[in-house]
Amino acid sequence: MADIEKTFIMIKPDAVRDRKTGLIIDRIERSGLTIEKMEKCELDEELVKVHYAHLADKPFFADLVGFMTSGPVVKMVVSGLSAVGKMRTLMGATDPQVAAPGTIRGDFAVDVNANIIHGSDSLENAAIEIERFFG
Ligand code: DAT
Ligand code: MG
Repeated sequence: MADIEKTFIMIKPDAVRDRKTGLIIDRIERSGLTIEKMEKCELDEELVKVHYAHLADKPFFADLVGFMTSGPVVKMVVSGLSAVGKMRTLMGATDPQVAAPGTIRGDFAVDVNANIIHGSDSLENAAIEIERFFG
């Protein structure tokens, strides 16, 4: 049986700037998941560097940190049956060029540098990220 899970979701600065927040929230709620917490905020560079520490050696890391601090984000805790995997499926592939039509990234994003939404990739990381951003 699927378990009720909590996952950490963040609508990135490109989507907030382009007024896509409502469209993305609609997708999440239509899928049957529940928004438990939600807040619009700006991220400190240090927090972004910790959040993306697994990518610190990549050539795009500085651009990624710059992008994530370029404007407000909307951060959320989303709950429901298999919420972690369900959100990853709803989001689509990291690179919007290969994300399937019907997914959030497939429909709303064009560039891997600005791919609209973050969602935790495991239950373990979801707990860490919820504590990091809401703790
Ligand atoms: P995801 O966001 O699907 O969990 P990730 O954790 O591997 O993917 O990467 C985090 C973010 O870093 C991703 O959403 C966008 C950026 N990124 C990943 N790969 C990239 C690449 N090849 N070029 C530019 N940005 C990239
Ligand atoms: Mg990731």
